[in-house]
Amino acid sequence: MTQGSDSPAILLSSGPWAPEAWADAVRELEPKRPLHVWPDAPSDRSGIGYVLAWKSPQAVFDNLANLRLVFSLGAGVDHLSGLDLPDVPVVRIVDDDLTARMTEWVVLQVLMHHRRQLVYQRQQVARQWRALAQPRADEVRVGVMGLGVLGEASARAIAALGFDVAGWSRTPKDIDGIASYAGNDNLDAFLRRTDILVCLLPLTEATRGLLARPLFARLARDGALPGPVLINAGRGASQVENDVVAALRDGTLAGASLDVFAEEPLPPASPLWDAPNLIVSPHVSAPSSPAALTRRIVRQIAAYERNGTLPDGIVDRSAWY
Ligand code: NDP
Ligand code: OXD
Repeated sequence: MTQGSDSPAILLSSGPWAPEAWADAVRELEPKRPLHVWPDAPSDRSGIGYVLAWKSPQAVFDNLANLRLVFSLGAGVDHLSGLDLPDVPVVRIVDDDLTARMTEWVVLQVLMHHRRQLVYQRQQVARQWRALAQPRADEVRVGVMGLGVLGEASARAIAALGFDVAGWSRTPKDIDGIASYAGNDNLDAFLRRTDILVCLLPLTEATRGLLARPLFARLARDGALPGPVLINAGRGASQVENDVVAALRDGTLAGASLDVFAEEPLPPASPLWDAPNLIVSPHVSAPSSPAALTRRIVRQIAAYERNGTLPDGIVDRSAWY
């Protein structure tokens, strides 16, 4: 895989993430390929063939006459969608490591709410010994919004535990044991049969602000749990945070787990910190691992240079996910 110093260079721009681990991983795998770490880019950028980016400024993508591929360092590409990018394929992360991490987090959150763990934690603090009614998994309906790479894996894992699982996506799916609802015309039917709503949607103009009070009000209220639950690990801007707080306070939502927020880090003054029955995690459901993901990217570059093979995870630049 090792290339010569005249190979197209990599420009790494990891935004708020520390670049060292990414740069070290690239150097270890490709010691001879030139690597520039933003903002240390050369004034003549004609040697740059690949950009590896996360939440980066427009300037990273300017004057790249010989750019071949742009790699997002995460699965989401909303951080790129507003930029003026050269007309080259944009590749997002599709990787077993990331998928396994997300699946773990989603299963954990579904079970936390299903098994009433927040109540038991409160009881433990109060030294109370009180068993709550516990429905079977197959009496609880989980609805997964976004049945892509992460949504499908999570839906399958939840279904394997016995839950009654459906998914909602733009286009219909045929996944064994998982009912498929597609498009806005079927959103209402999907919500009405959902007790625990899991959101693994990308952030696009269609999904911005979707998780709001009118949608929460359409969730099932005749289920085996005390009320509907929201779990979101997609993007924070898909949720209206004041609506989540109000819905948790007035019982429209019985519980929630959020891993993503409109503003990250979640500001200390956010009312979400004090909202009842809410589990907050700091955008850690599926962190990008520099070692695992760089190995994948370097392999993809090698295949592209060998015979023009395009990587998995090419982004549809009209839909931006
Ligand atoms: P995919 O592109 O594989 O899947 C996206 C899914 O969302 C698809 O099923 C797609 O439908 C569906 N979708 C998109 N727009 C709409 C819409 N308007 N209405 C209904 N369905 C829609 O993405 P991934 O599964 O790989 O990742 C999903 C998101 O998870 C990422 O974009 C990112 O925001 C987030 N993420 C969060 C992480 C974290 O640590 N919290 C880590 C990694 C990712 P269709 O299949 O029909 O196209
Ligand atoms: C991602 C993320 O999109 O970490 O991969 O949020």
